[in-house]
Amino acid sequence: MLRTIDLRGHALSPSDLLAVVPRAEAAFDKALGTAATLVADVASHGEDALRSQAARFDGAEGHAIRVPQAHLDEALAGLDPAVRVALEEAIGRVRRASAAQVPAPAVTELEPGARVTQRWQPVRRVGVYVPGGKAVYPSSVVMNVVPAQVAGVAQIALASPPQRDHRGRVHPVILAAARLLGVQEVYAMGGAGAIGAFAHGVASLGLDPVDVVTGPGNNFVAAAKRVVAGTVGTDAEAGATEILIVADDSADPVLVAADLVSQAEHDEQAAAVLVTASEALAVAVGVEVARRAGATRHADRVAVSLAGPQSAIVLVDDLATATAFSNAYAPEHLELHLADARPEDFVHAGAVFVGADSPVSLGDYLAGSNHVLPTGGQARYSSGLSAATFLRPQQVIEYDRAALDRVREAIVTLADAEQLPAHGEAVEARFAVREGLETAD
Ligand code: HSO
Ligand code: ZN
Repeated sequence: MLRTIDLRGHALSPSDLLAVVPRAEAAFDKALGTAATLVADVASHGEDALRSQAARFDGAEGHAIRVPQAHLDEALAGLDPAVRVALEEAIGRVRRASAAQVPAPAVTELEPGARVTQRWQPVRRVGVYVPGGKAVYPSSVVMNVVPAQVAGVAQIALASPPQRDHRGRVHPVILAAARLLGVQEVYAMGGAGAIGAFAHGVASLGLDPVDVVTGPGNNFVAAAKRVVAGTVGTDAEAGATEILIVADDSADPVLVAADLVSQAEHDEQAAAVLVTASEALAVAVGVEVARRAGATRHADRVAVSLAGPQSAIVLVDDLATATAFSNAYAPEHLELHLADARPEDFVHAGAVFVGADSPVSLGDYLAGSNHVLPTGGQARYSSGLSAATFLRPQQVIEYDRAALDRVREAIVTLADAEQLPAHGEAVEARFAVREGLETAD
């Protein structure tokens, strides 16, 4: 079912390598136009637009868009106690790791009396989107909310689609996770319209515009995030999940196969790729993947994902080529099953999982790392969610007069060179006033 592509003996450039395993075709461009219309609808018609979009896309009518506190309490009371314990463990671990990742302020004393400080300011208000379609992921509530809380964001609002099967309410497990995290501002709204509501606010709901929108979602949600990107900050687009495994002869084919199948279970569009120089491993993984894929709960979905052009076993000459392949591909998740793994060589990946006992499933729930990661090659230039997503570096400049005096001449020279003499005069004014005062004394 997983096709094998033999690249041995071929010297391929990074872009050739990419063409070998193309990403699943995302219907993104088409979604952009629709998303822009839906966002504009909410920007001009507010709650009415949200209601008509809910009727059309979610089959929900007459529901409470702003979720009452009682519904949140009820959902937590009804949460399976084992799920609650597991979620609490996940929250604790993500909180610890996120807190340790908050960047420290950087203070530079350039000379006595001349200081530049970079401090990290939290954004004031965040809108978190949690999907509610094919997948209902309370773990994604944790992954979005905890780093925002750790960053010191004062207001966190959460949106998730109203569910027809739950009388137009947000899915109870999502509500319970929000309640567990102390998020009180929750809205039953979904899709592109929800992103528009976060960006532009909805006065009749008491929903103020947010400063940053985060969270995964379908093509329309991702497109809507791009539409509002000029108005608010957004995180990287998290599309269909991807796992790329680089492995050698030391790898256990059963574990490699299990991990490939695990991410294929998310979506027909999910990508599962093994890159190896070991022919024996490639054959063994192929056999084991076929066995597991047929036996798993979501066998239908897994079969489509693994048979798609986005999934493959790629045979290469050596580890260096496997590394080049991985860096060109920039996977969301990278697993290294190598006798002597050098994670530092793998520079483009949303997250790197090192060794046989660090599977992606660990990172999806309980490692303490974040599972909202860039897909589609965006790992070349963007990163997963963390406290830093919700922090802005801000520079604070503090010079005293003696320190200013030491750069006075250089400022005037540069200002004159740029034909901006008033800049130089602003600096000279400090000294003119002081000299004037001193003479008056
Ligand atoms: N692997 C997904 C996240 C997830 N897995 C949620 C299970 N639940 C994208 O990183
Ligand atoms: Zn997953």
